[in-house]
Amino acid sequence: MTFPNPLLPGFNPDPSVVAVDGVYYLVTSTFEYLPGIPVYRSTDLADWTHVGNVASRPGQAGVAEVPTGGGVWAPTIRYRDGMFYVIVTVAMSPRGCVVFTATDPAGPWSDGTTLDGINGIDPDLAWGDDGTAYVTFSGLATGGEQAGRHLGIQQARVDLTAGKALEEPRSLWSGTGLKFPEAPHLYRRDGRWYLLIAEGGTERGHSVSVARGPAPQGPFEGCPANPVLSARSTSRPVQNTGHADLVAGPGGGDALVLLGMRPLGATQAFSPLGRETFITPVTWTDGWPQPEPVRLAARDDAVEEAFDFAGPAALGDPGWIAVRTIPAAVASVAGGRLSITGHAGLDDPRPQFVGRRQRHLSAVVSVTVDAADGAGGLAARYDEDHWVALEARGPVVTARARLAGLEQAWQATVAPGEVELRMELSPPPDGFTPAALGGDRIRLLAGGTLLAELDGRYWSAETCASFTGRVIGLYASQGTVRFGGWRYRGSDAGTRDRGDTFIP
Ligand code: 6LW
Repeated sequence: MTFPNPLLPGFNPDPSVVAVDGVYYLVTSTFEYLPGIPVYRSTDLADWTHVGNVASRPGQAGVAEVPTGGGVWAPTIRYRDGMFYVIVTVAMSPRGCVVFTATDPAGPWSDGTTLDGINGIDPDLAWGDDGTAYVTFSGLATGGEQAGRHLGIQQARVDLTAGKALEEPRSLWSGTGLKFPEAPHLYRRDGRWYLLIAEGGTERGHSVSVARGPAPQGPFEGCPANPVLSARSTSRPVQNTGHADLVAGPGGGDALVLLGMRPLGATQAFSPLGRETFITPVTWTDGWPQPEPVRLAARDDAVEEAFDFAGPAALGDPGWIAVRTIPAAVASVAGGRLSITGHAGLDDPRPQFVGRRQRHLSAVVSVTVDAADGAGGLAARYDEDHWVALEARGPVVTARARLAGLEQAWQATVAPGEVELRMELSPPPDGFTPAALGGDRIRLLAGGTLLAELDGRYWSAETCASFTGRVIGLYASQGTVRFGGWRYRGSDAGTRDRGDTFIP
């Protein structure tokens, strides 16, 4: 089997996948962004369509008050008896461990039921042969007095209808001793139960380990070859590989869908797009899964995306996201214009911003802006403390770069009326020059004039440490700003594993 990799580029961490009647559905984490939990659909496990989002109504995920990096962590999608289930932790929030259901994965999804007694992250849902529902999770406390405490991988039988654990969580096998055993998934296969987990942390040490046992509650025995997958201490172009879910491919072979990153440059230090979804084939030896190292094989086709805001349907595209609220609460669309009324800046935890995931390392994003009645423009955002923007206010456009409380600005006066704002993003050059050791290039242009060229290392996952990814979008910080003609062109053509990459 050959797959494109990344499978789902851009901010798409912690993937979970289920196959039902030859159709695959995949979900990923969204943290403080809404709508939450994108649902991607595929019939071949290679080409995916974003068909909807689980948490399309603000009350479902309840992320209005979560701290940055909190919110929707690591959903699991499963299917049983005509019903799809997504179980997820809304971290650092009283919402806790929530189960959503739907008969159509495109939605609508239920309001969600909190499961009392499951205190941790990364919940998995599995049913035993007798129909008992088991939630297996990582016993990390993300709030309260116990915040930071980690009890390893735990499990409890649950009543999904009543919304409660039926027992005190029990400890299961928790890996080989690497840090943060997490992302457990349970599978039944050939008369055995397999417990797949991640360990080593979501950074460069990220790994996949596996154990097996006779029953869903164990006892579990670890695979002698653990961790069965990791890119740690290698120069592979896809790093941080872990947090995996197992699925049968259309050709009969198995695959892991998993989290990975594409750190750039000779030192592989900075990943502009954050944690993405990858895939790798799995073979079985002596009843143990052996995943292949994750290969980089980006799609060669360029992606062109255009929104002309002719009618409200433009914002109905499931790829628009906003911060701690839904896009429709921030922006409105009519007559070929998207309008945003602003009352806070991008440094506010609730900016008036709607955006889309940057999915390609080479991308050009442009929009026209009319800022006669306000201030706002085009921004690439990681969080409230890490963003770059082209901000128009009347005839003046300011390029602004914000990084951990530091800010710099470059100003230009352009002709009054509508002006084109444009962001050009590209990987660093090859080699060992200072530029080659940094992040991607970010060029900020207004009306065709270059205002600033920045080293994207400061707006990359490793610097921002915010779990999310780069989101590029439109905002207003004051008054009403009108936008026309959104264009995104992205390409990763030719980015593949180099022949000289050493794969043991
Ligand atoms: C997630 C944990 C992790 O819950 O990071 O990659 C956390 N691993 O499994 C947030 O994505």
